[in-house]
Amino acid sequence: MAHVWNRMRAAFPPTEAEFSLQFSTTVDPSLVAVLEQARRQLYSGEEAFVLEQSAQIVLDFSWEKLNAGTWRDVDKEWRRVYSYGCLFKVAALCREEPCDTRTCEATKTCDMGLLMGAEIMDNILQTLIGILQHKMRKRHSELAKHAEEPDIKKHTEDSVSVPEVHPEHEVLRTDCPPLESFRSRFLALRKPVILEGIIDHWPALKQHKWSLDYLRSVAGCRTVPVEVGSRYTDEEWSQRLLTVNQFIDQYILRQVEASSVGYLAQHQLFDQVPELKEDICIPDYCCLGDADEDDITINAWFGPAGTISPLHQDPQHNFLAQQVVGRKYIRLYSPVDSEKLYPHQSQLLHNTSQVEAAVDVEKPDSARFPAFATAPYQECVLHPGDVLFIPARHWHYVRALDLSFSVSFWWS
Ligand SMILES: O=C(O)CCC(=O)C(=O)O
Repeated sequence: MAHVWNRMRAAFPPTEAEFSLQFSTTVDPSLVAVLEQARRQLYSGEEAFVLEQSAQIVLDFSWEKLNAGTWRDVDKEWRRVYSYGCLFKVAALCREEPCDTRTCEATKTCDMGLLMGAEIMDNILQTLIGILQHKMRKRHSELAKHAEEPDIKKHTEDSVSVPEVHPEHEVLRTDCPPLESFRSRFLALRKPVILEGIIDHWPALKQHKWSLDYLRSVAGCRTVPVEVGSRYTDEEWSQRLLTVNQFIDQYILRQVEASSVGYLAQHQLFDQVPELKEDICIPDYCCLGDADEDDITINAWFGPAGTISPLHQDPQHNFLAQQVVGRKYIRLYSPVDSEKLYPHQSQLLHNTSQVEAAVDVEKPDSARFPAFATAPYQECVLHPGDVLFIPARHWHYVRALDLSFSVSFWWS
C-alpha cells in the first residue's frame, strides 16, 4: 500500500489546473517551462525518474542563483523556485512507496527547501516532512527493538576538567520561587539565579527522556546547521549542514580534535521538529515579560564535552535550562563592567569579549587584558534539571563539562 504517497497526494492541489506556478520576470521563461513540465509530469502519472530529472534541472539552476553573491542579495523569487524544485523532487522520490533511503533523501530535500528556499503553497514542505517523519518514527521503533544504541549517559563519562567554583563567586540557588518573589528578588534587580525544580515535569526528563536513540527517532533524518570549530571567534570556525544522525555519528560518538568540535546550536530545531518542542515547556516566569509568547526564542544547544560558547552578551533575558544529561560551567559578568571585558570593536562581534578570542576566560592573558582580572564575576556548574536566569545583557561564558543538551529561552 502506498501510504506515504496517498497522504502526500492529498496535500497537493487536486488538479493540475489548481496548481498555480506564478513567477516574476526575474525567472527565465525557459526555466518556468521546465517547472510547468514537472507539474504536468506530476499529474500525468509519468514515470518517477522523468519527474526527478525535471526537478533536478530546477534545483541545479536555482542552486547556482542562491550561491552567487551574498545571501542578502539573492532575489526571493529564486528561493521560491528552489522550493518548487524540492517539492517536485520529493514527489518523484515518494511516487512509489519509498524505501528508508529514499524517505531520508526526501526528508533532506524538504529540509533544504525549508532552510534555503522560501515558503510556498501554505508551507507544503513542512506538511510533507510531517508525513515522512511519521513513517520514519514507525520504522525506527521497529528497528530499535533489535539494535542496541550506546546511551547518551555513557558518553557523559568523557568529561573534561571540572573547575573549582569558589563560594564567594557562586550563583545563588533557589527552589521554585513564586512569580512575585522571582520578580522582586531577581528580575527587578537583574540578578542571576539558579532555579531548581521548575522543569522536573518536562517530558524531556521523564517519559521522552532525550537519549541518543530518542533524538535519532524523532529527528535523525532532519538536516540542521552545525557549528564546527572550538568557538565561533576562531578563524577556522564554520557551519555545515548535516542530518542529526550524521551529527551524532561524527561529533558525539567519535572523539574529535578541539578544532573540529561540532555544536548543534540553533533556534530552528524546535520549529523543525515539533515532537521535541512538545517535550519542553516555556517557564512560567516568562509571563513577567512584556512580549507575547510567540516572541520567545527557544534555542537548542547539543554538543560533546568541551564545547565552548565564548564570553558574550545578548539583548534579552535568558532562562538556560540544563536538562537531560550533562553539566556546564558558566561564568557571568555584569554589563556594568563591560569596559573591563574588552568587547570586540567590530559591529559584528561587539557583543563578544576579545579576552575569549585570545586565550581563555578561565586563564586570561593579563598582560594584554589587565582590567579583565579586576572585573567581578559569578560562576556555577549547571546540573541536569537546573535553570539559570541570565538577565539581559549579562555577559556569559559557557563550557560543557560533559556531553550535554540544554535549551535556552530568550524573552523580554
Ligand atoms: O549553552 C551554551 O553553550 C550557550 C548558551 C547561550 O549562550 C545562550 O543561551 O544565550
